[in-house]
Amino acid sequence: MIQTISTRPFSDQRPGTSGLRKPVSVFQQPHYLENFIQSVFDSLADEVKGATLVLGGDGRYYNREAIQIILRMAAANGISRVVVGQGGLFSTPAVSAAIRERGAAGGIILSASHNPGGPDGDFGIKYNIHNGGPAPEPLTERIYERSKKIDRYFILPPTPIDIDTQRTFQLETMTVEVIDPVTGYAALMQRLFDFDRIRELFASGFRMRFDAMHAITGPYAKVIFEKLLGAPAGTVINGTPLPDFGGGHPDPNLTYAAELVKMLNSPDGPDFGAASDGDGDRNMILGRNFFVNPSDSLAILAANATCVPAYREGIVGIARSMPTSRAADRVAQALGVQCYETPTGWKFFGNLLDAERITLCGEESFGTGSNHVREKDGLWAVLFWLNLLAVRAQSVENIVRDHWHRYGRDVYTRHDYEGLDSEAASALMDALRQKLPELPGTKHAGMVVSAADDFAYVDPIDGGRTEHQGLRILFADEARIVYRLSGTGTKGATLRVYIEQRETAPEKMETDAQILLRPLIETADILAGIRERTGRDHPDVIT
Ligand code: VG1
Ligand code: CO
Repeated sequence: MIQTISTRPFSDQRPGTSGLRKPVSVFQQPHYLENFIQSVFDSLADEVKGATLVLGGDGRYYNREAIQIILRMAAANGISRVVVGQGGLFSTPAVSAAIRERGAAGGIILSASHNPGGPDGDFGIKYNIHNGGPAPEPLTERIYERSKKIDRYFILPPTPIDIDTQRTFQLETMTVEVIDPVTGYAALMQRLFDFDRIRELFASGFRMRFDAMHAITGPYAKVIFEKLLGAPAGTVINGTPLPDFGGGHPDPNLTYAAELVKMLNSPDGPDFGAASDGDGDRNMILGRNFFVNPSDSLAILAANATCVPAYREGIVGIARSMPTSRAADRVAQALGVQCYETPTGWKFFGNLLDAERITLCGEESFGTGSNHVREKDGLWAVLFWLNLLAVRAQSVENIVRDHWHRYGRDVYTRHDYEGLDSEAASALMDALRQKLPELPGTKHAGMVVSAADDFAYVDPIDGGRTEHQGLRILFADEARIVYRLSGTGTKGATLRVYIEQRETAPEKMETDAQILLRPLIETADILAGIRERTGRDHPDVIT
């Protein structure tokens, strides 16, 4: 009983940094979700017909409705099996793992990641391919092109489908398998890390708080930390996924995870704190009164990889997104392995991982991961840190400070200006782009500009070229300012300014990044005319 429904294209279905992300009200328009899903199926026709797909989301508002529609469409499009997380829940890294484990053709993840949820919040769809990773650029382009021409989609008539009971059943010719979304992922983590050692750490009185921010990692974290690793009940806070994330912003940073930060800064606070985002792919790592910059975190995990069973033999290479600090490059150099610099977004790591050029990769935006899946993985990073803390028996702060003393410190900050007028933000970027050729040789904050460009990337595996990935101003002495417009925001434009400077003087290792970087922060404002063009005199989020 397949229905063919006539439709007309929407013009705004171009996927951004991480899938198609829009306000819920946009997704609720008749045919909007259906058009995009059909565009995905049409773009992949031969790959998905008769194949298995994995399906789930972060539990945000509209997740359940979307799952029902997608199941009816998958059946009507000749998919042979869909593996769906119970209750429609699945974290992004767990979907990636499930695709790989099942040999599925791909997966559909329903999430707007760190964007707020609820009827007035955002919704999103990501399509992941057979390697478990985000659709690469050429495929997202194909899907977008298809969405501009679509005139029909296939679907079964409305019928309620039970996704809350673990069982396998038929939907016309398609098999639906409702599974526990945690079990397979938890088993994978047990294969990668030394759970006995981490269990001993908790048994010795080590105290941790993990903030799931009312998003998807709650159920995973409770099983992994409180059940398998024996951490006391209450270790996981905000552990029940809510459709509106409790009204919060499920973004693990110093601004939006303020509750956790406060706990770690209190006199009798825990030894270790961590948080993840809406869909479970990000991580924030905190020690007592101490914040670990995500760029440093990547470098530290790389430098200590052999402490962890999965990486005992060492790593073959590292990749980081361009705006991520060069801390990882120092480690790669010391290890004698390559460090690749990619555009922002996890899709650019897939080829390097598949070709075994790299083992670890990460972004400054609280994303870290490895070859175990093809997404960044929040809980994986937390477990890596726990494994490290158990082996090295040092505090988080001491591990980071030791690292800086050994490799130097790439002092780093990111300033975000959110909800800017889109035209003003584009004008700022255009004007700065025009100015780039004049900058080399000029002096700012006591430093000479050595190069300035608009970052472009050529994929070393498939030769694909990606342009306009951020404006870079490089100074002699290894300082740098980078400007980018966000590709995940849904309200106006978000300007991200990334500022870093290398310090090797031991006395500078103790000073706060905002203080050390003040002259360069001021330079970043002047060169781009941020205050003048946006009317803002301070950023909304400082990392
Ligand atoms: C942001 C981050 C980027 C990350 C992306 C998706 O993109 O900067 O590093 O890959 O979010 O993360 P943008 O274009 O807004 O800067 V997530 O957790 O949404 O999957
Ligand atoms: Co995310």
